[in-house]
Amino acid sequence: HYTLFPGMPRWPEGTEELTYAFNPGNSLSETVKGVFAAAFARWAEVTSLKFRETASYFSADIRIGFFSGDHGDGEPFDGSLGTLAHAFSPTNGRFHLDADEDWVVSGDVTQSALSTAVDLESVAVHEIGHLLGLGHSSVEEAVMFPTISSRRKKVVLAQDDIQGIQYLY
Ligand code: TQI
Ligand code: ZN
Ligand code: ZN
Repeated sequence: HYTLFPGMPRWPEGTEELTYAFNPGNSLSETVKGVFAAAFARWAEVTSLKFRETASYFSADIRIGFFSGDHGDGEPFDGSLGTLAHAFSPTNGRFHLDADEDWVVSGDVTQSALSTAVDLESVAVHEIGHLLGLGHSSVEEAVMFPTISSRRKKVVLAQDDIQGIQYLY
């Protein structure tokens, strides 16, 4: 079953659109940006929320960046595997990814030669769930289940993820 964060934080009633922006210190390819757009679209499809990229990092609702090691928020990244990314409950909007992962942005992660390969869209779909207010699920098929193996792709929302997000929005 899905969980919510303590106190059930969510984006305010009446929120129709959330904006997101990429850290201007990262220069991301259109392919990488497209992976995030696809991940947002999976949640938009099952709610009335819309997500729109904006150039303005500091005014965006959701701020996405890749960082290495200690990056100033008290939750340092740890190199390959271990912590892959973190995101915070509503309405914080911080979405950080470990720049030292072997991110797979296109192609088939299950066929990667690297045993440390991590599928970017899978992690993005999971972290967006946190950004919207979902905690972890006990349902193994759910994208909000708290573990994923490397070289695994899990991007399709399970019924449990959909029930959780539709409870909130
Ligand atoms: N990052 C953890 C996660 O997103 C950070 C975390 C731990 C967390 N406990 C939390 C965030 C409670 C919010 C609430 O779960 S992670 C996975 C998964 C991670 C893990 O790097 O370990 C994914 C990031 F579920 F697959 F293991 C993305 Cl998909
Ligand atoms: Zn961080
Ligand atoms: Zn999580």
